[in-house]
Amino acid sequence: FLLPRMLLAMPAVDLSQSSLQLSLDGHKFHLDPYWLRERCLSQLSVDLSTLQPLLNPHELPMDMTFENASILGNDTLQVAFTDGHTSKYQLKTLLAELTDFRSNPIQPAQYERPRPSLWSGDLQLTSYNHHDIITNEEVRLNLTEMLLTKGVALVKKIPKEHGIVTAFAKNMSTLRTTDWGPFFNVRVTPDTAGKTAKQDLAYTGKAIGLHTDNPYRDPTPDFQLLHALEHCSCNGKAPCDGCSVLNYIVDGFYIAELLRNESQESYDLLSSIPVRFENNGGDGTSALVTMFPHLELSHDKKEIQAVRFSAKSGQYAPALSPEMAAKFYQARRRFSELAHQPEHALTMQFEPGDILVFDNRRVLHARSHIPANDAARWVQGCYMDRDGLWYAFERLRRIVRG
Ligand code: AKG
Repeated sequence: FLLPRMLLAMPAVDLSQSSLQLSLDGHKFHLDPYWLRERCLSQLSVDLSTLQPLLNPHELPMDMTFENASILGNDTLQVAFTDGHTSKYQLKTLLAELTDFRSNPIQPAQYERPRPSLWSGDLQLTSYNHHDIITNEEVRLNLTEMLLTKGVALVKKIPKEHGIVTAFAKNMSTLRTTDWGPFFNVRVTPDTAGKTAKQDLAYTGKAIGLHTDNPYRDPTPDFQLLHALEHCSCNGKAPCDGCSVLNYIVDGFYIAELLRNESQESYDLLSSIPVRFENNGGDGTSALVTMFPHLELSHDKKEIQAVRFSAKSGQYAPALSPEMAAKFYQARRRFSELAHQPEHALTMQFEPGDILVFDNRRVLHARSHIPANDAARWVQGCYMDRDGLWYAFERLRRIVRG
């Protein structure tokens, strides 16, 4: 016969030596004394206004364990520790964290974290009107969420003002300035904004294959913004038969997933062998060199966190054994081949006043050759931080959605 659900769901606690067994909602958890103690919210343990812990790890006694434990009123766990301290815990708070560690922090009052959602070439790129973004918090929230889930969005009708791309980025997040300054100019004419002209493949008329920017920086810039100031030599004057330059973007997380489905071994190689990315400072006066695998995974290796892929940054592989080298180069070739398959890309042509915003640690971008008659094309770009976007997302979410 069936016991009533109330009875089945009754929480229970059982103490033995150094671990506490908590039976809760059909689960049995074995809790360590230090794990529970670091969650104690008494005024001896935290600053009550911020909930920030007061004690350093060495300030708790060694070999601390439990003196006793009991359930109070069906919703609270009370624990006495061997150093004489007693703590109380809400069972529902413990359960939330025990079943989803990432999503249930202690100090923030609320927390929601959108997850990446993968896409291929059939993605309908969402466009936002610049005026709506700066005047309407709901639109800004939607844009922020789009960037955190799809990793890409298009913003239209931004004034064609020099440097406005950084003002826009600062409005969305914190700006990631580099040694190139707060922004960079992509045009065939050399960028002479600094003391010396900076050079890059992007500042020639040559096509650039799919890549992420600045993998040679540590940390690699999070989000990239590209603002189209001029799209071709007509300078916006009619008649214009149109700029011929095309831009392409591809979801690197999706490509990594395709590769993993084809060959776990290839995925493992690209996520474990660090390659060397290089840049000479743009003018030969310096050097930036980093070593990262192409695919960066979370600690538990279950999730992809970043893609670094840029032929123009060298991505030199270490000298591997002939067998490993053959597998590595085949894996990288396949990743590149999959990324460059047209059905996985969004193809677009910038219009002056557009800003394309994308996750530079996820989305690969490319551009076609710039013919001589489009040499006036001028794109201004900058970078912004991911954590500023997380901050904006949560702040706006609480305002707009409560
Ligand atoms: C880059 O600066 O990394 C580019 O790929 C240039 C993009 C463009 O010219 O549209």
